[in-house]
Amino acid sequence: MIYRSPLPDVEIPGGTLTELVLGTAARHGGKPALVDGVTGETLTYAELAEGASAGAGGLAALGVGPGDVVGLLSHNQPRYALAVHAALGAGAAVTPMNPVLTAGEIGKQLRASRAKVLVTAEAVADKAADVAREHGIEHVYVLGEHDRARPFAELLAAGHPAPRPDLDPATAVAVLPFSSGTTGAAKGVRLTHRNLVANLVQTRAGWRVGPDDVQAAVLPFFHIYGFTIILHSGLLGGATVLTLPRFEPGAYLAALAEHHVTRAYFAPPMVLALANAPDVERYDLSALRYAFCGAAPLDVEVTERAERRLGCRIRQGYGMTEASPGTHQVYDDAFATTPAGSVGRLSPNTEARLVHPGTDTDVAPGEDGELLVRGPQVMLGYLDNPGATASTITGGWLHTGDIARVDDHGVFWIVDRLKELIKYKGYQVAPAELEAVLLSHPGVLDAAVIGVPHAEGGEAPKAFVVPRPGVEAGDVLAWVAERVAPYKKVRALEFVDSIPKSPTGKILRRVLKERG
Ligand code: 4UU
Repeated sequence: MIYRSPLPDVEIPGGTLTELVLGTAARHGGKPALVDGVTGETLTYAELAEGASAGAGGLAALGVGPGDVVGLLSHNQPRYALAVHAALGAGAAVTPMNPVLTAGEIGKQLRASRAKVLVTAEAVADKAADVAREHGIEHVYVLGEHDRARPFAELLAAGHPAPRPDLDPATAVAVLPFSSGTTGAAKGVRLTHRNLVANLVQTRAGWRVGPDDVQAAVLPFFHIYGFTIILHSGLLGGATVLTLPRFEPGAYLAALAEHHVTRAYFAPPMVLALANAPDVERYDLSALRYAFCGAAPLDVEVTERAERRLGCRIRQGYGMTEASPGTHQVYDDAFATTPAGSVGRLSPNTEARLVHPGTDTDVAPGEDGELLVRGPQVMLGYLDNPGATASTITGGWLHTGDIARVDDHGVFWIVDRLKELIKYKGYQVAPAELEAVLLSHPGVLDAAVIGVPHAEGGEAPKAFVVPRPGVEAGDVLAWVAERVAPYKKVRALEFVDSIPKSPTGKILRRVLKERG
């Protein structure tokens, strides 16, 4: 059975992401598009459009054009949007990276995406410069100033005319985030201009972000939730996007009050922190009308506690990197009537099926099944990995690796995660990557990693390790911690005699999960 959105299909404009979101910039002119919640630095719509166009000219003069990739390593700040749209304006794609990644992890992504230019935040410019040197990336620009990188502002000031790259929005990649999908290590996800344009107009049908809105953007733009749902839906609506580099409950609440934030976007650990934070009632949050949560499962009791304290309903969205990311949302109009634990209804132009896990056969109506989704927001495919693409998308249907349920009103619940992916604070952690790091330790004979419940992170990686005699658990944990970003750290370790595997050598993760 195919489930469809109750909303009528929307028309998907034919242009690029930049044309869609900055096409109306002239109309908003001097209105702040982005405000830095810490420094107060503001970028108006006119400045963003002019800067992006000048930056595109500067990048084109360096030889950057269609088919090229620009790496972007930064926390949230107004200039992030400038860097994105300068790259897109030159016809290139952006590969976004978490600034806490290790030099090794950044190098891996830059190499896999064949990035030609690296744009970095000041705070991580040293690391960026080291990696760029190691990988032969000649052009390193910093959003600010640093002695080991050229200021990005220099590209804007050079006065090169904006290029007019000849792009087909249906095939030109705009963003190349990395995701492990249903199995294995992180892979480049080829999201085209059309994928993103589609997802923005699709979600706009349910969420009417407008010029009176102020969106709090603490969830990172380097993750697709922040990129599409927070940053770009805000720009498309002519809203003001308030950037915050990190989440700290007190500072966050103060920013919501000071900037009269109307729409807040959470991941589950933020909701938990706000449910338990002292003095929430001290802040005037009367402007806050809609609060959203996504990226990982959210507990209903925690939701209700946070709602009471914030004085605002919190409803979930759902999606995945491979779907640009949104497929399910609680429409503004249905906020009061859609249950808190659900992920709402399908976005327009989006279809869903529930199948027996790992197959293409529908479950009986009313049964839980693996969620498949189909729509114009589904990626072109993984980068350089036709095998993974073919097993993830069959007949246009994206296999999410999540188990879902749907009720008679077309409301969906995510009830379990079938795929091996671990989500720590909503961030992706791929067991396969950690297993490779563990196996590189000379004292490790075999290893497997699963997600286990974790108070703060929701879920965290636990390793089962077959050690050589004399190996200490602490050494193994330190070995991993030195090689991966802090959020990927193995947080529990158990020595075992063997790893349960299928006859074909696949790790039986369910067996380990049952053991806990
Ligand atoms: C249970 O996390 C994302 C996308 C998040 C998002 C958030 C708000 C999308 C639309 C929106 O409105 O992408 P990825 O690729 O990092 O992770 C995808 C996985 C899903 O397959 C699912 O396992 O993250 C999990 N997930 C959720 N799980 C995402 N949202 C939810 C949710 N409940 N609401």
